[in-house]
Order: sequence, then C-alpha cells, then structure tokens
Amino acid sequence: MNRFYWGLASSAFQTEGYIQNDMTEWEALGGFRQDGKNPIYRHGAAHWQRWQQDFKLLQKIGVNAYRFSMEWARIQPEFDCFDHKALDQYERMLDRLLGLKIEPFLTLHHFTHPAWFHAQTPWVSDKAQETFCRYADVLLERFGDRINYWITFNEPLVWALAAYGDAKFPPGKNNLNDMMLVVKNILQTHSCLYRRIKSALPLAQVGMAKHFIIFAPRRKWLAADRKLADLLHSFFNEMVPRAFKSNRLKFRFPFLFSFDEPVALNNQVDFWGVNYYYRMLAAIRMNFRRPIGFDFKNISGEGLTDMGWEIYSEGLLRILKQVAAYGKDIYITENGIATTDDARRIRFMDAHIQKTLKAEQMGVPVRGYFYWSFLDNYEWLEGNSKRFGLVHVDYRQDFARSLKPSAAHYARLIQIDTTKRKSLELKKF
Ligand code: GCO
Repeated sequence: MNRFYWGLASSAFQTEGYIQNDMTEWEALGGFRQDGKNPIYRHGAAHWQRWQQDFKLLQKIGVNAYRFSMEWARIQPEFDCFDHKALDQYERMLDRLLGLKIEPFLTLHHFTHPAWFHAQTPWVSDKAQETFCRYADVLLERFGDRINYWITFNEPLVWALAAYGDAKFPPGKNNLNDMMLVVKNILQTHSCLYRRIKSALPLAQVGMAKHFIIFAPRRKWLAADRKLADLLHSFFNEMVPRAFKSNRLKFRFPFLFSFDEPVALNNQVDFWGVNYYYRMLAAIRMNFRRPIGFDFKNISGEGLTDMGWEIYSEGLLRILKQVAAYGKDIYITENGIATTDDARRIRFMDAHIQKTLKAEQMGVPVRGYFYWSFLDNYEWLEGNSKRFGLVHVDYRQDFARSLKPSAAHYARLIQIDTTKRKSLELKKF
C-alpha cells in the first residue's frame, strides 16, 4: 500500500510547560546562561492546558500522524512513585488523537529526565537501563494497545554530546570517554526496549530518531579540513547505525578519544527516524582547547535560518540515500526552520518535501515526513526566542495560538498528495 504519513513533531518538555525536571533545575542553576540569553522555562508553550485546542489545529492542518513525547518527570516524579493523574491525561490525549484518526508516533526519551535521575542511576552507569525500561514498561502496559510507532530515543548522540561531552545539558559533564559509555548504555537500553515492545506487540514498529548533518570542509583546498569533515561524518552520522550491524560501538577520533566496546544490538530497529536541518562547515584550528571549529555559510544560496544554520535541501536527499543503505524504513521525524519570516518557512518546506518525494520516487523507503515543529516552542539553549512552529504562540497574550500561512500551505500540500496517492491506488485495480 502506498500510505504516507504527513505529520508534525514536538516534544513534551518543549511544549507542555509546568514541568520540573533535570532541565528546569539546570536552568535555575544558570546552566543555560553561558550563551547570555537567559531563558526562563516555566510555561513552555502551555500545551499541557491547551492540548484540546491544539489537537483541533492538528485536525485543521489535516495531518495523519503526530510525533510527540510524554514527560518522564511528570509520570515518575520520584523513583518510587508513578503519577496516575499524569498518565490519565496522557491517555485522554492519546485517545483524542486516535479519535481524530491521527497516528501517534511516541518518543519515549526526548532529552529530559526526572530531577532524581542523574544522581541515582545516570546514563554513565549500567543501572540506567533498568530504570528506563521500568519506566517504559509502565507506558507499554498502559498505552501499548494504542501505539503502533515507537521511537525509543531522540538523537542519543546529540544528547550524549551535550550532556557528557560539552557540559551544555545536565548533568553537565565534560569527558569524551564517558560520553561514549553513555551512548553505549543508551543503545543497549534501546535494544532492551525493542525486545520488550516487540514481545508485547509483535506488529509494532520500533525505531530511533537520529540527527544527520551534512559536514563539509571549511577550506576545500585544505586536506586537513577535508579529512576532518569525513571523520565527523563517520562519527556523527554513521557510527550509531554501524553499531546496529556490527554489534560494536567503535570509534577512533585522533587526539580526542578511542573507544571500542561490544553492544548487542543485532540490527534490532524497524525504522530510522531522520532529523535533518543543515550543512555545517568544519575546520581544524590551532587551538588546543578547541581544535575543531564549526560554522555556517550560505553556499547553497538558500540562506541561513534564525539559528544561523545553512539551509541545504539537497542534503536531505543525500542523507536519505545514505540511510536507505541500512535497509530499513525511513521516517523524516524532524525537519524545520526557525524564522519569523513565514514565506521563508514555506520555501523551506517546499524544497525539503520536494527532495523527500524525489527520494521516494528513486526507491528510498521513506514513509513519512514530520515538520518540526507543530507549535512555536522552547528551543533549549535559545529559550522561546526561536520560532520553528507552523502555529504561532503569543507568549505575551496568554499563549494565544494562530495558524501561520505555512500551516495552510502544509494543509494544501497534504491534501494534494493524499488525493494523488489515492488515485494511484485506484488505478492499480
Ligand atoms: C533536536 C531536537 C529538537 C530541537 C530541534 C530544533 O534536534 O535538538 O530533537 O528538540 O528542538 O531539533 O533544534
């Protein structure tokens, strides 16, 4: 069947608001202030209160899928306590989505943890797996019958780099060997979740959302920069998928770290979620503390986003072809632009969706596209200042929602594509 999921993506912490977890503690301790922007979390996009209205907007846009996460800290505020009221609300939300015929894609882990987690069973210890699987079991038992698509982790490598490599996220560590251990423990946990979900729900599809970046040398003429771009590609884009096939998490980054340990993954993943945003330039620097420099330049001519990222839609096609080689289904689980100029957002969407459909025509098994993000939301280090949403959130007027023109554009696009697929389907008979 020629079904395609047209969706929107979000994460609990970034949208719901009124959460206390490791990130809010980190923020309160000044953890995010290093870039001088001083975000204040508290309300997020107030989705926890406004979800009913928000889901009507999903319906209006006409998506047939929605990617979201549930907030671990809300559900398990203490190690030994699960909050049934929170679970009840998530159940109502889930049932509403199903009632609207919107397929839920549930992310189990999207960057945040209960405040107790890092002190009690941090990812660097092998106890984390048990803790997280115990939590996931609660969701599986309660919601398993209603969820067909499970995303175990969102960008484990990005999280590990931010939390253990670069001290940007809690617990704020700076140790590359620990960072690799954390990736290993997370992958091990993925495989434990995979087995549990599949044994309870044999038809469920279980995957992981992975960030992919196009790396290019800052100075094309310099062999060292070219080599660095290749190395970064191999580390950032390929190391994790490679581990699924080889059962080893292995990487040698000259002068930085070397890691090689077994990890029993046995290719247990039904689909790859592709999060794709930009091309990044890498350069070797004569600076022992920070020997690698990154920046963005508008080489593609498609411009830079409000995050400063280079838009490079061709990169999506390149990534999709690469991921196709892993032999699994693919969902674009995130792709989007931070901008206050909505006409740019429309151009961004058009360019990337065009590449998506082209990849599909070329035989890449891409089965869905989720624009990031549904609502304007809390963008981690940037606070509320960056607007990724198809829906505008007025932070000063009681979080009032309004659809941007790009939402209407997406709605039209979905309608046209769905009609086309239906008529193709009919022609087959
Ligand atoms: C990530 C996350 C999202 C971000 C998005 C835009 O990629 O960091 O999955 O939470 O908000 O990517 O930066």
